[in-house]
Amino acid sequence: MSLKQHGKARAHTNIALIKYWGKADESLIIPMNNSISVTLDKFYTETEVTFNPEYKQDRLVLNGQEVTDDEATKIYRFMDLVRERGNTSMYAHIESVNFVPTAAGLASSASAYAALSAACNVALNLNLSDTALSRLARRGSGSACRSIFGGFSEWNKGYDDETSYAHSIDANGWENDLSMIFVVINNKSKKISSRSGMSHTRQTSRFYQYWLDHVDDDISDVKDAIHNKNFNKLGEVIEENGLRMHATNLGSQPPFTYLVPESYQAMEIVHQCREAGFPGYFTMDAGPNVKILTEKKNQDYIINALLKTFREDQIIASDITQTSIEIIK
Ligand code: 2P0
Repeated sequence: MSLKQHGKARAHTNIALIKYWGKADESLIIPMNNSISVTLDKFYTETEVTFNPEYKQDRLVLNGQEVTDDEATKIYRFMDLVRERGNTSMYAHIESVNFVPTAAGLASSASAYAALSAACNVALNLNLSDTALSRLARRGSGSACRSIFGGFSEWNKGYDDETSYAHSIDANGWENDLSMIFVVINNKSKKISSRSGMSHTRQTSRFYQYWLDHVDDDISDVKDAIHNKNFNKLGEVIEENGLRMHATNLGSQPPFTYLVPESYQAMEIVHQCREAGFPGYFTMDAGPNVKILTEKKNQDYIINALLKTFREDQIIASDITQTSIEIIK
């Protein structure tokens, strides 16, 4: 009889519409504020995990290549947490594949930790509910707790490990009318991870309190807009929230920014499309890429407008998926 235990799962990545930016507890990954995201159809991770009493250490293979860097160390620390939950000392071999179309740089820790958590849930028969799974994924990477759910997802900040997790927001099928366009901007400048960026900002930004003072209103405005299927209202709030997050970075000491001239070019095109009666609204994360939320009926117009400035391989459109985490047999 084999003592190996095995599980495989798929999780889609998510993009925050109301941003998670700053932690109240860095070790448990408890955020300073609630956040809301959409889960994307086109970008996902499939992860297979095998626990075996004969393994001498954890091992990570990503897209067919063995990984031994800091990212792997972070994952092995997460696996210690999983072993604690599963009451086992077995090491694991993890094989993960990121499904990200053509352009590089869009792989996400959100889909990675969501898929890994779900695969471990199966392998070790942890019987975790979606809420418990969301809490576990959060310990790997905060945004991962939102990737347990499809559609619109809200991460309730909570105040401790038990109370900090995501849930899905019922949008009554509105997701089917929406899509997100990615403008992939290659940037040579040195990358500041979201983890260190948000920590530096939380500790030093002159604008951080302002961010906290407004985010709850944004959350409730977004929920109202989803409830009423009011696209323009949703867009106005998310665009402002995203820019406010980037403003906190500029208020840090020393200041920094993730945005580059091409990011502003893409934002300007979005504005022009709006003026022409084809509304889309942008949001940016811990990098220069611009993501545009739009209604599907206006997607082609916006893509064509972007193609006057950007190459075809820099533009990727994705539907919003309503599919939650999936177990693969
Ligand atoms: C988010 N971003 O809500 C925010 C908004 C970017 C901007 O990348 O430290 O990888 O692992 O909890 O979840 C969130 O960064 O950070 C993030 P950790 P995470 O998606």
